[in-house]
Amino acid sequence: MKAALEAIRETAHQQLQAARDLKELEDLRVKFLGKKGELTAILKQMGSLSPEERPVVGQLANQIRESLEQELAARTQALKAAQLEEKLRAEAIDVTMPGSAPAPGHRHPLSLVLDEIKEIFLGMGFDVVEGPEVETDYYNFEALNLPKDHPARDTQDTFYITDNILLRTQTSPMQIRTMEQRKPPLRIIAPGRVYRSDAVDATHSPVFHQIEGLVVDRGITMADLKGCLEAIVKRLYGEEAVVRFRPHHFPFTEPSAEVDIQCFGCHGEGCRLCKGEGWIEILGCGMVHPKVLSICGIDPEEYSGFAFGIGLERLVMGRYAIDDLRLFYENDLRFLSQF
Ligand code: 2U9
Repeated sequence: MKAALEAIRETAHQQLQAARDLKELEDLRVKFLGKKGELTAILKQMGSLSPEERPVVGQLANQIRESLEQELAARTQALKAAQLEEKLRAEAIDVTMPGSAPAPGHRHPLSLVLDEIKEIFLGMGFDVVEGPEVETDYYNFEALNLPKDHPARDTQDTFYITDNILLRTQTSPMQIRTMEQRKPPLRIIAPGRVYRSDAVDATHSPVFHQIEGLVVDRGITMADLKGCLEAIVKRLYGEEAVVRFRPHHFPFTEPSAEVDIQCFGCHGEGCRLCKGEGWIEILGCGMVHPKVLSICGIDPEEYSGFAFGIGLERLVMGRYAIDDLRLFYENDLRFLSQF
């Protein structure tokens, strides 16, 4: 029996040392030390021993059990440590590796120029107002002296959502809303996206951007309009810019004008850039129609005002010599990364 116990000690020791993972160790524990294990099987036969032999064999069996348990614990620890070591090695991060630099973004040219324009107006005491792109017929047309069936409505092909709800064709609704809410003196610009049912080509898009402005106070005259707009054009195009005001007609302003800048390509001689005109149209303006003031609850006998509208895309195209408006909306990085 002693020999059998020694044999178990030896095989168990060899197999414990050879075990490669925790599962194998557990299997060995069951095989040698478990309830139905080899050591237990031997102990069960102790009854057949003489009373003198029993304590000697019993002691040996306990010794073997204890030493196997210790060896098992030591092997378990060693294997766990090896496993952790392997895991750490596999997951190691080399902090000295160069990182992948994210490509820096670029401001969109429309945003760049719009921000510059906002700064100019803020410096002149204007507020920036913004509002909904989905508007009512009232704010987009009626209140701007464009009653239903007015022929000028046809010049702005409108996206209607219902009979009375539409995508704004101009940012003017924001000037109406501001006049309803605030008392003069008023100095505001209303920049934003507008919509017209136009086919897309190099100079037209159903979505584009306007910057409209409005000044209302006592004693505002055409001279204020000219002085203010001339100052702004010179800030945008340079002090040497030559500007002319040309009579025009808008339903919401009276009198109305369009502002041209002398072509920088030919200084008024006529070239390809200005299509032989010598001048390039840059904005529309006029004295706010007395009817529009009245509709907004401002007495036209006491107050007067001027308003203007600038198409942002056209202005940016002139600034950077961009010849196709579609480039603004295609998100082509080869285009955008130039700004
Ligand atoms: C109120 C009263 C008057 C805004 C104005 C223009 C002239 C104009 C165009 C510029 C290029 C539209 O984007 S564009 O095609 N706009 O010529 N806009 S006066 O007049 C107003 C606005 C609001 C209450």
